[in-house]
Amino acid sequence: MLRTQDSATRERKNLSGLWDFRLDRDGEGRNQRWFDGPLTGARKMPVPASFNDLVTDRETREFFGDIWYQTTVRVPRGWADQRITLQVESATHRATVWVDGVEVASHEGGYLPFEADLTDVVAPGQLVRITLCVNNSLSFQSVPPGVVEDSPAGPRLKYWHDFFNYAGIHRPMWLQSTPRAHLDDVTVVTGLDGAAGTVAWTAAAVDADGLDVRVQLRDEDGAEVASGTGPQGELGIEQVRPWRPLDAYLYDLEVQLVDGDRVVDSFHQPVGVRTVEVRGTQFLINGEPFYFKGFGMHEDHITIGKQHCPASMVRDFELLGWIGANSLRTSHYPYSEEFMDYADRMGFVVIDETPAVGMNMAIGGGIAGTQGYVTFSPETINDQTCEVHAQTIRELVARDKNHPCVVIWSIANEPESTTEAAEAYFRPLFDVARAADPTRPVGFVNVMLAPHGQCRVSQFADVIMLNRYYGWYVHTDDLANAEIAMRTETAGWASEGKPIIFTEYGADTYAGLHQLPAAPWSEDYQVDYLDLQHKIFDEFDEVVGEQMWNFADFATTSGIMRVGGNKKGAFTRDRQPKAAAHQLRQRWTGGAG
Ligand code: BDP
Repeated sequence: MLRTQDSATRERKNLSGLWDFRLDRDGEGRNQRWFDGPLTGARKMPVPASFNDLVTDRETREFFGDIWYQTTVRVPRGWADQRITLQVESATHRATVWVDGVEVASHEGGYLPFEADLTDVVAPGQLVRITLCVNNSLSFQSVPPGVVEDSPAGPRLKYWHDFFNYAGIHRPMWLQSTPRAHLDDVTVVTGLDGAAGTVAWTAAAVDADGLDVRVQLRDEDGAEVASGTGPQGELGIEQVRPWRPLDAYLYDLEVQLVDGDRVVDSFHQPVGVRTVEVRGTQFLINGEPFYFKGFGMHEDHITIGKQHCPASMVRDFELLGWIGANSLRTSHYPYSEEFMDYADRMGFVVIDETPAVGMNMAIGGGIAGTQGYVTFSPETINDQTCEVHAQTIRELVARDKNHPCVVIWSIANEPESTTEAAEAYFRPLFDVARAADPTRPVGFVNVMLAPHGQCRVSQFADVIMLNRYYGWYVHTDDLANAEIAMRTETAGWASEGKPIIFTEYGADTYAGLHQLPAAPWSEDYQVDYLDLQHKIFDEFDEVVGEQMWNFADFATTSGIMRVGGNKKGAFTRDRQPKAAAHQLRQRWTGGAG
């Protein structure tokens, strides 16, 4: 599957707007075939958006189960003899799609795209009804996992990750036309050798017997720099302009399916020529040591939840630029494709993460404590979950493999990793990631409960990624002991001979609260806490990155440890700086690392 685009041979129609929306409180919609006709008893809801924070009643906000969306759209009349598809970029956490009552697709996983072929179901010029049954519940076989528990007042959805279970259709939906003989996949792998660069391509096509593939690489001015033919090959660029962190350069690779001189299909793939390599304890981009400065983030905004919003995205990148960040992690799920495009364009380096978060029954919502379940067992996270997880890794790599910004695949955040069961679960998943993409380092994010010497999964990782909260969850308000513990553990990891990135370190901070001497929750404590972490990072050459937790305050489930959400942001939820943001800016624009 290629993502949608307008090209010389392809056209798309955005389905964003107000859709009909209905919660299926009794779970009867499928049996009653709500997809067969207009959705009765519906209210309006925007697509894309999370529905949760648009409403005022708790029952709707926290609803889990089947959620129905419906709209009508006219298929453009010019699409005769074309292949017509529908692409959904994100329906959280799964969806089934019907067009005029015909089921056309079903997909598991809330943050990755899927496509339905409508060619035999719709006709150009026709008005068609599109119905989605989105389901936002979680189980031990979903990624992320969760469980529906009985309670005297009815079922309750429980999950272990520390962000609100926003749901809905979060990213744009598209109707698309392509030629019947069409390109179906494009992969690029780039290389550098002194002043020269290479772009290796592989193109897959469908219904393309007797057709050839032609590729042309153009620079940012539109001038052709190389061309080739065939379903795969390698282009050389004599004087290459590499894609560099914060100094991006994107070539345009036009891949054409041709019949002699006639262009049957054309797809444009942006290409950043860069290399990524782990060498000893160094992380190299284009052969040069790279130090990650930035954040773990969230797709999380006031009112719209996890909706992809271009305006909010631009604001976030402006702040990343202002503060001197050069990188981010898509904690804890794949972000929208437009976000990834923009990271490419702006030169931000990305650790790209799957939605495998909360696979740890010893911790819930950031808080350690028994949760009453065994993490890995035949009844909980099991082989079937592993299959879903593997499929998610494959789909993530398929979607993001051509983004120069992506330099590491993170296959999970803070899973249980001290047990034999964890080792058995994760071993094959590293193989899946490496088989899907042999060119990028693979890792996972280690939790504090699996310190150096106890973690059984980090042996598989190319890069050690650590979330550490010495001075917050441990040694709270005791930075002297936090310092000793943090230094001791970091020294342990440093002995592994791999690069270390601190992918989380942070302290909840209520914006506007000041205290001297500093105490937890004050802006002053956040600053002191960060100073301490930075001091330790700077002591170790093996530490090649710091991504503070979190870029901004964000919504979580409520609880006695969360005051209107998680408040570890350097920025508030409305994207204004706390004192820590100024501190980070000083460090990161002053040459940290
Ligand atoms: C880590 C998680 C992250 C949480 C954070 C916290 O990776 O999702 O939000 O801690 O507690 O456990 O703030």
